[in-house]
Parts: sequence; structure tokens; C-alpha cells
Amino acid sequence: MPAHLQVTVAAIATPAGRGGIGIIRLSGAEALPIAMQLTCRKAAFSPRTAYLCRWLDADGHCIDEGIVLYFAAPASYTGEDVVELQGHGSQILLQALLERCFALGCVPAAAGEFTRRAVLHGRMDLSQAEGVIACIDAATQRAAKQAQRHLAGEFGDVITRLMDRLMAITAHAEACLDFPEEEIPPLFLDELQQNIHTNLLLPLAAMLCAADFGERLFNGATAVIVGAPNVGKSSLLNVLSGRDRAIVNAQAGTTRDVLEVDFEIHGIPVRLLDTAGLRSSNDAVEQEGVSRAYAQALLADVVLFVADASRADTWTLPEGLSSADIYVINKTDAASDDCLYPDGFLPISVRNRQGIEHLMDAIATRLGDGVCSDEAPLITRARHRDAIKRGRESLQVAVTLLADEATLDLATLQLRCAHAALAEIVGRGDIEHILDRVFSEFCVGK
Ligand SMILES: Nc1nc2c(ncn2[C@@H]2O[C@H](COP(=O)(O)OP(=O)(O)OP(=O)(O)O)[C@@H](O)[C@H]2O)c(=O)[nH]1
Ligand SMILES: [Mg+2]
Repeated sequence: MPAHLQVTVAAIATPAGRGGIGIIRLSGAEALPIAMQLTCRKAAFSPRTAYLCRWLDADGHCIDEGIVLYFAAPASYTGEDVVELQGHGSQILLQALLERCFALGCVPAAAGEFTRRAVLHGRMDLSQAEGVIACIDAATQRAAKQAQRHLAGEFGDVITRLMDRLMAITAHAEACLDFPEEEIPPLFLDELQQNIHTNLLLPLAAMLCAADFGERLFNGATAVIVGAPNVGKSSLLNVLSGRDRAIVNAQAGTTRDVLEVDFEIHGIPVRLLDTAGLRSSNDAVEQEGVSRAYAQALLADVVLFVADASRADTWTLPEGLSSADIYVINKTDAASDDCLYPDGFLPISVRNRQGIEHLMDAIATRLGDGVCSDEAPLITRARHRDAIKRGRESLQVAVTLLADEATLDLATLQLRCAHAALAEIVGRGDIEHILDRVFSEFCVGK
């Protein structure tokens, strides 16, 4: 067993601040004896039974009282003996109790240490561990549902199935290596190529296709509103976000700074940015605002170009903006009935709340909503995407090499590389180098 797993770790598992309950978690071989010393108890706690106890300091004075819960290895979160001390949610009391645990032999748990131990003891695979952090960090219900799929092992299962198929194909190819060239059945290599294409490359391509959406569900996306002055950009920011965040005024050039507001569209966390109206100006402050607007348009995931239906001079993109993702024409209520908007503009009226739902749909679609079913476990992290891309590249090279019997041995090496890349996702094989990266995102106590 690695040296760091031999120590018993402890940490406060509940967030900092006041709360009804505060929990300290212990994991390791000494968790049970330490809990018994802490409570001056002679008999061991029975697993999975709640005990109301007083926790005592070295002089026998009460630190706090609460529930002791013992989970015996291997049927615990970490796969080791785990004790939870559920006391009052006071940082002073929890800190005193934690110090007492350290005095009795525990060491401080690193960020994500409990989940890391769970992976090392085979209680969950690495993609499930990432599901834990995704559940904690999910900013919307939809993200939380996807995180639960990962936690339940659905994403890991998809990857494992692909790895099993790949293993079978590799075994076939390797079996052929021992045959003289003339004995390889005529269509054998064609069939292998077809098999890789249908059973591996196509599903991997579909997963990569939905990766942008999956990652945005967790990391959020940015949408910026740009357009000429006075077209209703700030009004649109307010109506989309449902907050009276930006100043709206009939005067052109009202907004100077970039304003940000966080909200969600169809369960995708979105940061919406309002910007200064795009025009040339002698006013240095306004000009700075315009420069910032252009800069944001380069960075955003979605650029909304807003025009005014009653003013044709606002309908064309200014020189500094080469394109936009969604073209919106506002104030349709103020335009004459025979007004012909340019093609491709989405008509809205912020004043009459018309077209707003359509615009929301258009933003969500632009962010990848609808590319795949919500029932499928998605790629949600750059780490997954990177491993799948590497796996796919190796498979593509393998398919090319399989065109010729002379390069069959090189093709099998590529198949092995693809397998190793997919194995990184679930954390099989040599994973020590991946663990630090994955668990650095965790909080202490999880
Ligand atoms: N008739 C009509 N007026 C609107 C609509 N949306 C906004 N306005 C009005 O248009 C004016 C400008 O609105 P803002 O939201 O401040 O426009 P803006 O594009 O942010 O303007 P700047 O910050 O100056 O660039 C205000 O008087 C709004 O009430 C609409 O749908 N119909
Ligand atoms: Mg404005």
C-alpha cells in the first residue's frame, strides 16, 4: 500500500461559516480507535449506527456533542474505515475538534483526498470521481442531472464498453501477426477496418460532437450583445436576465462599461454582456467603451448583433465586426408595417416582450443544445475530450495502416495506444500522474 494511504486523514467536510450541522470526516485504519478515544468509549462503535456522544479534549472537557457514525471498510465512501463526527456547525467548535483528531494521530486531508482514496481502493472510477466534483459545482439543474450520470458510472460504462470492443479488435489483429501473409483471409483486414470505423470511430465522433455543449453545461458560456447605440441592447440584457441590471435611456451612448449578468438559458449557465453602442466618437470614455465592446465580441461564445427595426442605418455590421452568430432586429413594434428587415434577422420587441423565447432558443442552439439527447452521458471536461481525441487519432492511423498487411504490426501498436488513451478517462493503468490534476479541483473534506 502506498505510504500516503497508511495514515488516517481528517478534515472538516462541511462548508466554512455558520450552519446547523458541521461534519468532520476521518478515513483510515485509525479512524475507529481515534473515535473511541475521542469519546472515552471502551466498546467499538457498530457500523452504520448513530451514536449520540460527547467529544472530549485531553483534559476530559467536552469540546462539543453530536452524532458519531462509523462505516467499516470496505463498505464506506473511501473503501477504508470511515468515521463521521456530526456536531454543531460552528467553525470554532469544529476547529477544536479537528485539532483534537490531529493530536490523536490523524493528519490533515488534502483537497479531494477522500474521493482520491475511493478511486485508489476501487470504490469508483476516475470519471465517477469527476462526477462528484461536477455534482458539487453544477450551477443548474440540467448540469446536476448530467453530473449524476457521471457519478452513477454511466459515462465510465460507455468508455469501458468502447475499450472492450477495442480489446476484441486488437486481439483479432494480433492473432493475425503470427500468420504468414498469404494465410491472412482475404477480407480480414477490410473487416477490421470496417469494425473500427462503425464500432469505435463513429461513436467517438458523436461524443466529440456534443463535447462543446457538455463542457459549457459545466463551465458556462458567454454571450455578448453588440450593435449601434440606442438599438435596445441594455433593454435586451435586462429582459433576458430578468433583472433590472443596466441603465436604459433614450439617449444614444448610455452604456460605456461592459456590464455582466449571470443567468441560465435552457439549463446552460450563461454570462451575458452588455456593451457600449458601436460608433466612432470624439469622447475618449465612449471610445474606450467601444474598444472594449469589440474586444468582448472576439472572446464570446455567442455574439448577438442587435439592430433597430425603425432605423435602417443600424442594420449593417460596423467595419470592426466581421460577423455575428445571431442577428436580432429589435423594436419591431416601432417599425412601419411594410418594413422589410434584411434576411436572417430574428425579429423581437423588448417593449412588447415578443420574440424573446425564440431568441433564447436560438442562443441555446448556438451553444450546442439539441446536438444530443439529455439521456446520454456527455463529455464534460477538457481531460475527457483530450483523451478521446488522442484515442480517435490513434484509431484513424490504425485504419490507414490496416490497408496493408505489411503494416499490421504497426496498426496493432496504434490500437494499443488508443486503448491506453481511453483507459485514462476511467483511470485504469498507471494513473498517478493524472490524479494530481483531477483532484486539484476538489475541496478539502470531499
Ligand atoms: N419602441 C421600442 N423601444 C425600445 C425597445 N427596446 C428598447 N427601447 C427603447 O430604446 C431606447 C434605448 O434603449 P437601450 O436599451 O438603452 O439601448 P442601448 O442599445 O443599450 O443604447 P446605448 O447604451 O446608448 O448604446 C430606450 O428608450 C428604450 O426604452 C423596443 O422593443 N421597442
Ligand atoms: Mg446600453
